[in-house]
Amino acid sequence: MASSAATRPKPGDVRFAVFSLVHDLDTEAQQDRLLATRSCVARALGPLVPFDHIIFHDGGVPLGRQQEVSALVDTGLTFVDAREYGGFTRVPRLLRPLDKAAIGYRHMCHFMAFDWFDALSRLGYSHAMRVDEDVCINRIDVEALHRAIGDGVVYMYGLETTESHRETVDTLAPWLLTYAESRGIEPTIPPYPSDAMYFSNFFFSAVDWWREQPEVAHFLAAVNATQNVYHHRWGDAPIQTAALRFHASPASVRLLPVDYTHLSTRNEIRGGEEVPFDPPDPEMRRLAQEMHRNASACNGTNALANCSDGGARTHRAHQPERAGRCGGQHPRRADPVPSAARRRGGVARRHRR
Ligand SMILES: Nc1nc2c(ncn2[C@@H]2O[C@H](COP(=O)(O)OP(=O)(O)O)[C@@H](O)[C@H]2O)c(=O)[nH]1
Ligand SMILES: [Mg+2]
Repeated sequence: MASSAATRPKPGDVRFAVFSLVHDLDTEAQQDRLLATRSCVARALGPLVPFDHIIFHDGGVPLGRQQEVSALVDTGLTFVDAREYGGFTRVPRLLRPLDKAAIGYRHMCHFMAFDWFDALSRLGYSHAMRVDEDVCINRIDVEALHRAIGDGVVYMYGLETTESHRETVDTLAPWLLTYAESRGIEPTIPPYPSDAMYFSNFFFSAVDWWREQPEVAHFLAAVNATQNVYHHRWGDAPIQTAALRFHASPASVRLLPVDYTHLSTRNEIRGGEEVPFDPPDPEMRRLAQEMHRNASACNGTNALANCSDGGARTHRAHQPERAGRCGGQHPRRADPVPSAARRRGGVARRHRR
């Protein structure tokens, strides 16, 4: 069932994108975060790993803002409207009312489960690394990355964690069992179902595995058809994990030695383990404090209610609060140059690739 050979690039075939999805970049905090985390990835990968920064958005980033922000990064950023690739468009008839932020979160999960690989493949990329706009890579084993590409690896993750979104645990596992039974699937990476999942705010993957393996495409289409990303808020991480555990060969899924900071749920990942949150990068520390303050400031508002529903809280350890949802409540900035970039004289530019 599994095939890693099919995804092995021919020499010279590798086109590598580091991608992220952003809100409207309307606020200083959002822009600072994106610039700082793009700096982290460029610094960590270094000059010997050529890649393009692809920034998906939902139509909310006007061209002028794209140009302003892109100009602050040495290599530039390529903004891509996710709606052109099936993202952020259709909301099914909902079983219960959801507010805008909760729907936005589900659109994000939908895009990151079903659409990202098609978009990147059509844009001409063979390999991609998802690095969310709130993820700072502090260290990455570039040699392991090179080896993986050479070996035709399908997927590399930074952390295996635990799904703790109750509704997903209760509804996805039975669905997966029924699906596997109806298709006669023996998971290639057992045990499955299980509430262990790859933490998908960071991963590296061969793009075409997701669209060209018929069994994978069938599985993703079947999950999508349930519309349970919207009804039950099934996240992209457990869906992606299930696809891999059902259909990827064990040798083609590897841990990538990487240390990173994830802001929205305050996670510190070191070499495949989660450790107490303590960002080594000073700019990440500042942004984390700002998000923390902001979350406290909007405590009790709708924004915080969205946090528990929109609910990125899909895993257990080290996440005392949900800070990210209130980010959109920063006042609109008048000065187009993000403060962090001003302070650092254009931090992104310093880390030339
Ligand atoms: N355009 C858009 N992007 C979103 C939305 N919700 C989340 N994202 C993006 O999806 C990624 C994950 O979102 P985040 O809030 O960090 O979720 P968490 O990591 O699960 O806590 C980030 O890169 C966000 O910018 C949304 O409603 N609209
Ligand atoms: Mg996040």
